Amino acid sequence: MHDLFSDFRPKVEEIYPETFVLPHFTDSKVLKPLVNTIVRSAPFRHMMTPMGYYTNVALTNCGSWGWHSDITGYRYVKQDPQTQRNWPAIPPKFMQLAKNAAQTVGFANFEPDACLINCYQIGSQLGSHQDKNEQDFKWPIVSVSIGLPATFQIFGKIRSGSPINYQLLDGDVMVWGGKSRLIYHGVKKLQADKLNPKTQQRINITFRKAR
Ligand SMILES: O=C(O)CCC(=O)C(=O)O
Ligand SMILES: [Mn+2]
Repeated sequence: MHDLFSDFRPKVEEIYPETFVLPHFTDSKVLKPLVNTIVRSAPFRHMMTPMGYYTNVALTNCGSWGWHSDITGYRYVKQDPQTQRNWPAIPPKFMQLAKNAAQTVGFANFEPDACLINCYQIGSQLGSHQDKNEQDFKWPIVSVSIGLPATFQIFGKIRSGSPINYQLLDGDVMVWGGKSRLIYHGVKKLQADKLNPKTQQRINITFRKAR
């Protein structure tokens, strides 16, 4: 890696027990066209929540299972309720990336069957929550960041309090599992990047084993 920035960042950073960041682990230029293809058959949408409001972040899925929210609750569904079709398949390059990242930090044999794609506009945020709709918490969550930088917040075992803040950059991959699998986490309100005015959004891809 020859750009100035990456040289100052270690290859793997454990920012919380069993929460790892792999700085600049992937190339968003390769991933973005694959996201665009998925979005053409399963468009981004704001989902209704059991609390009665729409998600701030727009989402879609690929994989055998897709995360879905409506007024009745959160769950994984086989078909996109908007099109009644199966979610698009996870592209092989995505699969490879998720497995490599998990393996690199000690989670062998990770075979995600669900991939949630979030689209954040400037001003979007994600409140503190746990990822707990999956069946077996022995599998980690692998999260890939594309586009604008975001402040990822780790609250730990409780929903609120003073978080650990970590800035995730384009191409960073984060993996949490084991003791960290059920951490409360969120994303602070997305800010514009004055140095990169053309970049106006952030895409986050999380790979999960739902079933
Ligand atoms: O956008 C992120 O970095 C995290 C997304 C997340 O926590 C989720 O989709 O459950
Ligand atoms: Mn989450």
